[in-house]
Amino acid sequence: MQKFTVLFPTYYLALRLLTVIFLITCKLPAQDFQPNYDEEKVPEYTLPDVLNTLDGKTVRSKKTWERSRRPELLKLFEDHIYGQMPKSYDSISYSITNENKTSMEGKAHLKEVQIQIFNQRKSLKINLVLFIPTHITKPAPTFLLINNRSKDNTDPTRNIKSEFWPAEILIDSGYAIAAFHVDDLAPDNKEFFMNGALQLYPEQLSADNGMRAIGSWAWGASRVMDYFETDPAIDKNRIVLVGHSRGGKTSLWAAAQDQRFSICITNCSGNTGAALARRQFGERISAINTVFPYWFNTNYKKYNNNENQLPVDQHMLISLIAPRPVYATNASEDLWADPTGTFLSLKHAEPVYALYNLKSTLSANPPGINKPIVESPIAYHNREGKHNLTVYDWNNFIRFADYHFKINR
Ligand code: GTR
Repeated sequence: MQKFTVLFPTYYLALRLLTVIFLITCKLPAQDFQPNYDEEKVPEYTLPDVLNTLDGKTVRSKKTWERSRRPELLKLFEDHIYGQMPKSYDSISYSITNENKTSMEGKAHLKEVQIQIFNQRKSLKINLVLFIPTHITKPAPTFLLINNRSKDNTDPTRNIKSEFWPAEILIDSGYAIAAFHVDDLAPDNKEFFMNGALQLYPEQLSADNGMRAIGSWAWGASRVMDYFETDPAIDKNRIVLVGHSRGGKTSLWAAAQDQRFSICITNCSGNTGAALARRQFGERISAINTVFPYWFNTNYKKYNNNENQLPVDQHMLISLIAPRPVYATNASEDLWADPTGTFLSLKHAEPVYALYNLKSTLSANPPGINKPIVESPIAYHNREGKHNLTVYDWNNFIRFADYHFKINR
């Protein structure tokens, strides 16, 4: 008894002191997060080398890249950031819930498709909105948007039109245009994100490297791809996956995992998207994990204020898309998403494209505002303005797809 009363305050004080030191050194609360927007204050950093395997070998051919380094990197991204990607399900079915062959004054054929996936006695529905141009007779190259904003953006009646998904422009350019909403896969909410794809894979929730919301959205993009493979009006070899911001983090992860996507576009995706984490510019891992703890896996929390310990950085995610074309874009006022860090991430993926003899035409330094570089397997632009997805962006996405699909107008 005597011993306890003497020991307790000492023990208690030591514990308090340790807690304070711990909070000061590594875990500042979210409200104290001050983003750095000063290039001078970017710390020195060394990126992990995309061509150096974990056992210290240098990759010199696309064969070694594909056989050993690529799978190794995919696993690192699964384990440390985005979580596992379930590879199988029991069954899938597709039904057309609404159709209009003379939509957009006859220019487009609207199909609303319900994709239903079954696994472990549970099922999930994805509602796809799809417009196919009527003026072309061959299977249509197709853009698919991961919609993370209002469902009004993809209004099938076209009473509401939005720059976020300017369907008429795509149809006039000869592309089919599709979209699904992230809420069908995982509500974008800390309390409810598990009420979607994770119902089909409940074991993921208890795994530290398990799938979470962004993984669920990416998994959904692949189920839409499953549908595209069955629709003869769609050219399954020319599918362009597009995502904005959190949707852009998702388009990268989906395209890295699923090589059926022919082109990947990531708009203003920033932290844990296309921007390098080690620059610590704008949003940081600690901030994203605090505000959106349900986007990435549990292991990712280890890298809060600890970017240099990550075994990967985002240039490696870009590299996982090679040799397929990738286009990352930013907005000049959106420093939170680090336009320069995004450009550098693309630059550092160039060695992997070079293994395929694909030469990037990116300049040595970031191009000026509204100076897109699209005739390149790795493309970039920094649009003037705010964090958004606009007609300017889409017009350049079309130029990029035209260039790579060799479509001449
Ligand atoms: C922000 C988040 C970003 C980005 C953005 C968005 O709040 O910090 O990483 O994803 O939301 O999705 O618009």
